[in-house]
Order: sequence, then C-alpha cells, then structure tokens
Amino acid sequence: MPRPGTGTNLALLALVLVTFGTGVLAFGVGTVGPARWLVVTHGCAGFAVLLLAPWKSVIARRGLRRPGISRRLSSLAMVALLALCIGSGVLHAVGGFRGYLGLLPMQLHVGSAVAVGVLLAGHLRAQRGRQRFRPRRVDLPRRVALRSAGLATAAAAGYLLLPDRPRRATGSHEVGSGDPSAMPVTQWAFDPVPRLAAANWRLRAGERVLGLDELDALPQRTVRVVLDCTGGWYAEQEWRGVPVSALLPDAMSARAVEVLSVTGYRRLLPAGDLPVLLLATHAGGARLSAGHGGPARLVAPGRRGFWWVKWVVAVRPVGQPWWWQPPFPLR
Ligand SMILES: Nc1nc2c(c(=O)[nH]1)N[C@H]1C(S)=C(S)[C@@H](COP(=O)(O)O)O[C@H]1N2
Ligand SMILES: [Mo]
Repeated sequence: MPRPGTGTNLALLALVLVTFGTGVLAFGVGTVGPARWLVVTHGCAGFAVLLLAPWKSVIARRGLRRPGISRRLSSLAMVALLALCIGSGVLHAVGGFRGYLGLLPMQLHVGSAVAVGVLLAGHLRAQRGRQRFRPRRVDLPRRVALRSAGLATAAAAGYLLLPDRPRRATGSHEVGSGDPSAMPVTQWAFDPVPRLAAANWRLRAGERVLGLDELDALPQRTVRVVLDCTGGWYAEQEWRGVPVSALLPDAMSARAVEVLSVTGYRRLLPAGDLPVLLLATHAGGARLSAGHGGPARLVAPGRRGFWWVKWVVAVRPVGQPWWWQPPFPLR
C-alpha cells in the first residue's frame, strides 16, 4: 500500500509544476493563440491546487507533529506564500490593472511564486526517502483517473466562474489604448527613466551614426500594434518611426539584431523579425515622452513588452543566435 496522502502529494507537485511551467511560458508568449491555452491552463491548475488544500492540510497536520522547528516554520511560510500567490493571481484577474500599497498583483504573484519554488525545493529534498510510492497495479490507475477528472472539472468550473473582466488572451487588462499619455510607464525591474536631450542623442545603426533629424528624414512607417506588458496591462497605439530593416540593410544575413538602450538594457531579436521591427519616434502622432522611451524605442509586434527596448542608442546585426541571452532581462 502507498502511504496515505501520496496521491494528493503527487497531484499537488504535478499541478505546481504545471503552474510554474505555464506561468513562465505565458510571460514569453506574445501571440494570442498560444497565450490563451497557457493562461487558461495556468488558471485551472492554480484552482486545482486550491481545491486540494483540505486533503493536503490533513497530511500536513501529521507532518507538523514531527519535531523540527525550522522545518515547521518553512512549511508554514510555504502555505502563506502559496496563499499570497493564488490570491494575487485571482486579484489580478478580477481586480483589473491597479496597485495595492505600491505593488501590482502581478509583482506579488511572481515574487511569491519564486519564493514558493525555493521553499518547495528544500521541502522536497527534506521529504526525499520518507515517501515511497508503490501503486497497486489494478485499481489505482482507475481511481487516479477518476479523481483527476473530478479535480480537473471542478478546477475548470472554478476558473470559469471567476467574475473575470474582459482581458487579452495573455491575461492583460487594457489601459490607455489610443492615448499614449494614459499608458503606464513600465520598467522591467531596475532601470531608471533617463532624460535624453534630443539634440545630443545619437543612434548607432551598424556602422552609421545618426542624429534625430537624420532619423526623421528617413522614410517613415506607421503601424497600429499592441504593447502587452507582463505586468498585466496592454495598449494599442499608432506607432511611427523607421523600419529597422532600413537602418540595417545588410542584417538579413545576420542571425540576430541587438537593440541596446542607453541604460544598458538590451535584447537580441531574431533576424526573422526584421520585416516587422520598427524604431519608433512617435506614438499617437506625438513624439515619444521620456517615460515611453523617447527619443526612440523599439516596436516589436507580437512580442511582450520587455522586448520593446526604450531609449535605444544602438542597433546592430550580430552573429550569435537570438536565444543566446537570458530568457528575461536581468535589469
Ligand atoms: N531600457 C528599457 N526598456 C524597456 C524596459 C526597461 O526596463 N528598460 N522595460 C520594458 C517593459 S517590461 C515594457 S512592458 C515596456 C513598457 O513600455 P512603456 O513604459 O512605454 O509603457 O518597455 C520595455 N522597454
Ligand atoms: Mo513589461
């Protein structure tokens, strides 16, 4: 016989891994089709974790009777952080894009998720060897299948019954479409907003160096594209500027394009994106404000906000592949 509770533990572990995986992937995906599946799976798996709480609490009570103060404290911390994580996820979905005590629900969500992950790794290491899972061949798979189906149904029902607001498939709320000044100014993490004097600003495009007036004199393109921040908001604007392909005519044979900000923030984009990349100087017909990346920022259609490098000072073709960089910015 397996220890009582083993099924619940394994189901919980699997579900938590699914929420981690879909959460990370959902941050990476900017296109609506795949994003929808990731976000729905993420939400349902999160609900399923919640539904297993009564069963897990029976197991945990047993564990809390064993000696070990630090083990107990870390278990309680994990419960608190998990509650914070699920709660902030729900708050993001139902509360719209707004901060609480200076923090966005999504910041709490990601922060608590990372902390849960760290504690969970320690918890699993401590539990290793305590539990042996020996399924009885005949009845267990059927029981597991039935219970899993029941859990999945209940979780999906809970997710669908959320008083959800209209959101983009990525989970983001609309803020300031058609009105760039109403759009949030967002940094990935630690970048300050630099104030660049247009007269002194220079762009290094491959071997060339251009001032803003020279950039303005090049043929312009206007596109209507959605900026979708992983912080939980999106806005559609009319962006105007110079196609990056016109700035780097030789880049099609490169593997990637590096876009560098004056702050040091940078992304490598696949050369295949070149036809759609825009170095924008205007949004909604007006010059980009300092907060939104003026004098020039990248517009990367179909990609999440963290690719849209602001305060660009250099674009250049590079030989390394675009994935040869941290999956998310480090600053
Ligand atoms: N240099 C730099 N560019 C950046 C960021 C940053 O932190 N530094 N944040 C990115 C993120 S996460 C988003 S969502 C968008 C936000 O653009 P906005 O402030 O114009 O709304 O800028 C992107 N460009
Ligand atoms: Mo963002």
